[in-house]
Amino acid sequence: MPDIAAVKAALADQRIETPSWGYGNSGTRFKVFAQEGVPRTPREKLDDAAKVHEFTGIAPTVSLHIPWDKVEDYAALGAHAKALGLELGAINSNTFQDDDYKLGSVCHPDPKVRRKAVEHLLECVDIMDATGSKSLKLWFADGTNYPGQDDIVGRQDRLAESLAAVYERLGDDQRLLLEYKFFEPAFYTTDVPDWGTSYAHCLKLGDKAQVVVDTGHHAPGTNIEFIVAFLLREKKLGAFDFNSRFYADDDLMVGSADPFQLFRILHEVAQNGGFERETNVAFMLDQCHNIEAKIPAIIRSVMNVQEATAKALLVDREALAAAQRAGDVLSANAALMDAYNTDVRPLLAEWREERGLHPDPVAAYRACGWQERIVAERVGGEQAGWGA
Ligand code: LRH
Ligand code: MN
Ligand code: MN
Repeated sequence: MPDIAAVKAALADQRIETPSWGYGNSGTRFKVFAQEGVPRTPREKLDDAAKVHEFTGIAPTVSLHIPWDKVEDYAALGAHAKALGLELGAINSNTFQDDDYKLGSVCHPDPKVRRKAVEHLLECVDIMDATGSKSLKLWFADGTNYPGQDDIVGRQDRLAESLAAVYERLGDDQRLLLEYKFFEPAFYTTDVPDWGTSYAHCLKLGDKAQVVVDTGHHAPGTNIEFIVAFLLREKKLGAFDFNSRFYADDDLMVGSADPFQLFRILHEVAQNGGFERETNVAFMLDQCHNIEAKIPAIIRSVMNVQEATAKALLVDREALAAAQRAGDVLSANAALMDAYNTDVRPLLAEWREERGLHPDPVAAYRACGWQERIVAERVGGEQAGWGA
């Protein structure tokens, strides 16, 4: 059996990055249900993120999305984060909310539009320089809706050229993370639809380019843990965007729809060195809380990743390897299932108490008065949300 002290030490090393946009209003194509007390500025999003970190102890970084989090002075935003005990994490680009991008951004047939998109990406690297962020996370809404609409290979060529221009601009300690998604908003072809496409571009670009696995971006039934294992073996897994889905890119709380899948993914991470700091895999959430209270939902999500991580760390890897070598299918499978079926909540409550944290972070947040305070104080101004 794995040593509990080693499991606890590994848990203490884990960091989960929360997304600034998870704190703001979001919705479906049909309706945004505004919530009281929602942040109006990037600073207020950080104030909320600080609460998530305060009660979980493992969420010290926050991803920004540009221009949703556009500010005059990024160094000052970084200083605000620092004062709260946080750091600014990945910078996410946004080339999907501008009229010019109707037919794509970096893959657009018109060089003027491509130039505009690349300039935005370069501006994101400037922001990284100011904030100290190390990762540029790219997701492109590019694709086509109709057969014949554009040349598939031509679009790949434009993508490669645009990515190369951005890669060139990265500093030695900065990296580019390329996210894939199999459909939406384009419906016929998508220019980066799968891990293979992302991997091929990253491989050509070089060591500072890696793949992002967003758990919501696959066709139903896709074996995501296989992708994770493969990319780790190739040193090309840069980050996760965690969330849960039942149907499409639902962006529900990670671990809520299929906790067993989350466990299987994190088992491959554990098995292939992905929890080690040097491997530099970023564990990020990419979620939207449309009908549930946002801050406790993000706390819950961080806890869900932590619970699945604890179970993955509890796998008896020696017993597993022995069963695999012996071709003992049932014992090998049992090694995973025993860990998955362990109730790790008492272990995690103990782990928190050892660090001076409340054993139940959601209850502690509810009792701390922050929600009442932001509802009372954040009146007037425009609430942050998608596109704002
Ligand atoms: C695209 C995506 C990508 C975006 C985020 C808001 O579906 O997952 O990561 O940046 O949503
Ligand atoms: Mn994502
Ligand atoms: Mn998504």
